Amino acid sequence: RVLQLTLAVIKPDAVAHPLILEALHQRILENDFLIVRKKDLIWRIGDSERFYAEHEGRFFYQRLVEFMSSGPMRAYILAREDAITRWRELMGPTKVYRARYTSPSTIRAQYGLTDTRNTTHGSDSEESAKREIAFFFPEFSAEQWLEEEEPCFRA
Ligand code: YYY
Ligand code: MG
Repeated sequence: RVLQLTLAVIKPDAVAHPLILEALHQRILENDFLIVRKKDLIWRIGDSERFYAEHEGRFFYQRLVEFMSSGPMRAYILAREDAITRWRELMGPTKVYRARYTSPSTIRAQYGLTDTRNTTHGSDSEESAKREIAFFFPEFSAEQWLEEEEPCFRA
């Protein structure tokens, strides 16, 4: 495969600010990602809890799930070569103050507010991309898209 799919989410802190939302959308396009699907949505608390179940019991779990259902967010299925790694690189480190110190040109360094309000989510492996794409876009078939659409974007 030439293209890999990943799930990217603009979290409520960044969606709340129209200029930041627009800047992040541009950032996606500038970095040669193809926008395969895009959806604006609001989570109920139960959605946050299910999505972040792997972090249940961690000290930040409660504030994380509350924040993620505190307002609108935007989810994308993105396609690119090495999409998973490239989007994670663009986002930068999870912790905003570490990001500012070690990688000042990343999204989290530039727009993040706190370790929880850190602007964006990105899948961290092929397995999580598959699971997370299905979570946000249950009607989407990656197999079908790669079969039918992906060839259209080859050089
Ligand atoms: O994958 P990534 O988002 O970079 O970080 P994870 O370690 O998977 O944590 C998920 C999510 O949890 C993070 O984006 C914010 C929140 N969080 C937090 O609120 N406080 C922390 N100290 C660590 C993570
Ligand atoms: Mg993670």
